[in-house]
Amino acid sequence: MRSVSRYLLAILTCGLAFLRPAAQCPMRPDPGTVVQDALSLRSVNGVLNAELTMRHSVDTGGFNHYCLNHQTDKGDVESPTLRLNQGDHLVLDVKDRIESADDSAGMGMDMSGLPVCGDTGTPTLSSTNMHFHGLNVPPICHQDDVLTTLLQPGKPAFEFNMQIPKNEPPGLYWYHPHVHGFTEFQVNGGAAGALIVEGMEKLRPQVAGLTQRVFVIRQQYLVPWVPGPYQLTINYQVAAFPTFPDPIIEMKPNEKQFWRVANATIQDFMPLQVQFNGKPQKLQLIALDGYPLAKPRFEDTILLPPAGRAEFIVQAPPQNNEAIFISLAYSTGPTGNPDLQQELAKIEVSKDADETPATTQETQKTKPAEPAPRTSMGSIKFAGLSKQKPTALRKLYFSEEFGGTNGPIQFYVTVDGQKQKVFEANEKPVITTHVGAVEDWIVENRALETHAFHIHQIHFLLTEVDGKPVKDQNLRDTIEIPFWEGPGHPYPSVKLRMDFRDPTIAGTFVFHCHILLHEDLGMMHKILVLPK
Ligand SMILES: [Cu+2]
Repeated sequence: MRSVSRYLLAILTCGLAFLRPAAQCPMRPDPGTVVQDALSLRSVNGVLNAELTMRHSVDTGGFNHYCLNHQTDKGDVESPTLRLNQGDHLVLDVKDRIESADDSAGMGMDMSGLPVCGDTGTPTLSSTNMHFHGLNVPPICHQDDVLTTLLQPGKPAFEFNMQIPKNEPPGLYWYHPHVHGFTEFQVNGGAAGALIVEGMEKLRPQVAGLTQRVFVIRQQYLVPWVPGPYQLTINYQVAAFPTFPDPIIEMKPNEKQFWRVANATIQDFMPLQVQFNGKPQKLQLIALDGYPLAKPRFEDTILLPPAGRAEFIVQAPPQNNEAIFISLAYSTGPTGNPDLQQELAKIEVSKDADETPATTQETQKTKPAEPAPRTSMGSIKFAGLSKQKPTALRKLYFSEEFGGTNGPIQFYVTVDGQKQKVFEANEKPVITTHVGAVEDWIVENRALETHAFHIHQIHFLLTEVDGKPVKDQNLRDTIEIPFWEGPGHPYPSVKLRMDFRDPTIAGTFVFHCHILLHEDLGMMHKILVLPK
């Protein structure tokens, strides 16, 4: 459910669309063209040093674009894929050059009393920062801290500087702005990109030598916060068949490819399928949320909540077959927004499918299998979590409250026994634990709408759904909790094993719903992990 309280801002923004600043963001691909991967930036000698500039423009259709631009000799490209190895350093200089006049929106949080990290002032729609979703790195200034990091327009670049842990699981992560109150607007505008920790082939030789595709699915509303039609995009190409022709993914007949798909939408739950002549095909699922599965398995539908990632092997059909990549419809409940079925791309099978379709953008090949030592699952973060004895059991719940006829809807995530309240920047942590703890959290949904639970800094093991043990226990960083069906029905729930053993994640960070409107409206709280 979208909040009525934001209509005012929406109307304001609609008005501002007429005062279009000169296009600051790169052109996005035309509908019906071949889907290109983003430019990859790779670490060299253990360091990936890159610059990104956040800009804003409005396209001819009235869609707001927020773009994280990277300068190349051939012009600016947006949201490059950052590729690093375990143990590498990421040094990212980010500048905020948003020139829109949206600051009058004045929805900023009071950050007084908080330490300053970056620029001072009140957050506005022209402020930004960066969250490295899924990375298990410290929640401190210049690393992955969304609570105090603030970049203001026109100020010098802010440096993010962090080491990818040596035991970080290889896989697909992503980065996006996370200024509380404005996250939805900027991610809706497209400011999000993929980050890959290399080395999946060492753990999962099935992917070795395959052509690798990175598909970032985004969602754009004309004006976020207003109910109504939206468009999905795949690598920035609008996927709105039949209004527009389908984006095209090229494959060779029967070719196997390794697809790495990020749900970078603001609120879409996506049951993904690859269909040949209308029939769902078996996809070999390798990893979820950047964490390799204990055992790869075949699935015909892979459900990705907003912010979720899936990495899987797709085999193309023989020549002369029709194949599509599709997101099925998904019900988010009586007060949720409908997630409609949408073809994401048409798979065109041809013997001469080009493996490197563009000049500034490129298709990757996973490294061939090496006889060299393979990494074992026991050597990556969170290994053996299922065998740990939990040190605490907590219960949390999502809930919504209607504020009368025209009142705003409040969105809460609450520790059972505490008072329901929306997030405030200078609030105290609602949970305090310590390094070394392993906790079981039951997270219930007491709202008539599906929510997506996400916690920063760690992954968790999904052990139970609705009180029943899960057969395939996977490590996740975002998980859907379906809507409550109302009085007389039990609350849907998940049981998650939270791993706070790693001393590098000590500090204060957040957990929240990854429907970004809900997060912006306060369905979020802080947790403090004390050092040992
Ligand atoms: Cu939510």
